[in-house]
Amino acid sequence: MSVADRRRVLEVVDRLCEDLARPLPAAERAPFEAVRETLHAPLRVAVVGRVKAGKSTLVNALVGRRVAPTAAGECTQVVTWYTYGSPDRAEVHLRDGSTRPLFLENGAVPAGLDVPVAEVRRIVVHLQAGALRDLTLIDTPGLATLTSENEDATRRALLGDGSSTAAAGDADALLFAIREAERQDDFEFLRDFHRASGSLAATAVNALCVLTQADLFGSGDLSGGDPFAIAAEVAQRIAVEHPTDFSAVVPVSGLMAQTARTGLVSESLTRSLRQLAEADPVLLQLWRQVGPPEGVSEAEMTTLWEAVGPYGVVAGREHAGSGAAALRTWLGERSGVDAVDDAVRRQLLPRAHLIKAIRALSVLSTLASRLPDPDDARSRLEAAQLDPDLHPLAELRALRLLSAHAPTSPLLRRLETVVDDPARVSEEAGRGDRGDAATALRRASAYAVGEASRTVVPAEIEAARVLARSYQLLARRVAGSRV
Ligand SMILES: Nc1nc2c(ncn2[C@@H]2O[C@H](COP(=O)(O)OP(=O)(O)OP(=O)(O)O)[C@@H](O)[C@H]2O)c(=O)[nH]1
Ligand SMILES: [Mg+2]
Repeated sequence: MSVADRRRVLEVVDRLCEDLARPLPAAERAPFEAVRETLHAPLRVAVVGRVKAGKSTLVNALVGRRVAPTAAGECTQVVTWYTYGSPDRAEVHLRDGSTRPLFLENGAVPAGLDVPVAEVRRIVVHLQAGALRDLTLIDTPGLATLTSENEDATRRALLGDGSSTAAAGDADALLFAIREAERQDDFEFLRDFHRASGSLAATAVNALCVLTQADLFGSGDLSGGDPFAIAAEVAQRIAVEHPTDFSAVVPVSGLMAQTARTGLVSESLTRSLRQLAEADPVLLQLWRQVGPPEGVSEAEMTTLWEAVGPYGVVAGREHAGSGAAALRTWLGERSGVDAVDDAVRRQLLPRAHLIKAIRALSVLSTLASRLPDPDDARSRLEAAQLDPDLHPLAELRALRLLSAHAPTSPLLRRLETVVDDPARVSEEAGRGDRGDAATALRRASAYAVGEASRTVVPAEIEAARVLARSYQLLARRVAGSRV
């Protein structure tokens, strides 16, 4: 999809926001203005999951800096946004609407705050980090805690607290962190989020699952088994069992990635690891009970353990022999974090405008009831859904339904191409015998209508109908651009 197409989607929704808010006095337009603001902001991706799932460690790895606190402390109980900005700085946004600066200690969010956590809406950290150019990462307090306060904070931030400005929360998309195995209440939260995401509800378009602490899988096995292979199997199973919840399930060791990407692989760390080359792996795993191997102090062992974890120590020794750079490369590659980046860059970012537009429409339909003429507002919202410029939203919805419910359908590839590269569809149509792209596209549309009647699978019927309209609209555009 071209930049111009993306811009058009956002403009249509933006204009709708403006039109709907017009009858309101200026003082009551804030929720609509908030929707407009989020439309044009970078995609907001929240990392969500149970307590100690490894969310903040993963955030550090993705940002490329050790900025999110990972020890216990007040700041792990506050929703924190990491967003692009210069100079590096942070501020605390309080629930009363005021803001105060927060001092970053050695470039990191401090563990403690000088205001009660309950008064804090969020911390916002501005960083000049390349990874944040296209997206804002939101670190959240763990779910399902003994004290339900953290959970409330996360729920409020993501699902909205019923107040006008936060009608459907702040996040556009989720990285859902699962450690070891999924649990029923993980999915309850996820479904609430999907519901708050409006018509994305039945789809996984805005949620990726990260199976965290992959280096610890199968930890009972001291025989040198590969934890990542076990994690990959679990990830595969979750993907198969929950196709409607996530668009991908990616195993990752946030710890190994954090160490690789934040400059923690020093020469001295590498040297300590090299010292362990000959040590028995079983005794290494048990070093706290039996003491550190010869030549390495307890302090060095602790540093190593905290930096790369037990698997990183045992399997990393071989790579430490080739120096710090080789060790860093191995840790990064083995951690699996590139696959997380990849999933974000391939599945979330190219569709950011659609995800944002769908969410905005959903918030607007909630806000419609507060307008002087709610029926008129609703009919305008319905009319907007038929706007050709917003047809990509229907395509995306159909695509997710199809990949969840009929993943082997021959329509899947076609719909994917239409969603991600409509220019190619027109170009290929133009390469037919008669070279008339518009005619070929109209024929494809008629054929898709036929396909809708040939299948009984609801997701396929929907996909065929949507495709028929996609080809029609492309034909119209091709014909228009020729004159
Ligand atoms: N071995 C290993 N340990 C990890 C990994 N990720 C996190 N940890 C450790 O697990 C503990 C919790 O990590 P955090 O990143 O703070 O987890 P969190 O989900 O942000 O925790 P809360 O914010 O308190 O819910 C820390 O001691 C981390 O060092 C990992 O991939 N592998
Ligand atoms: Mg945390």
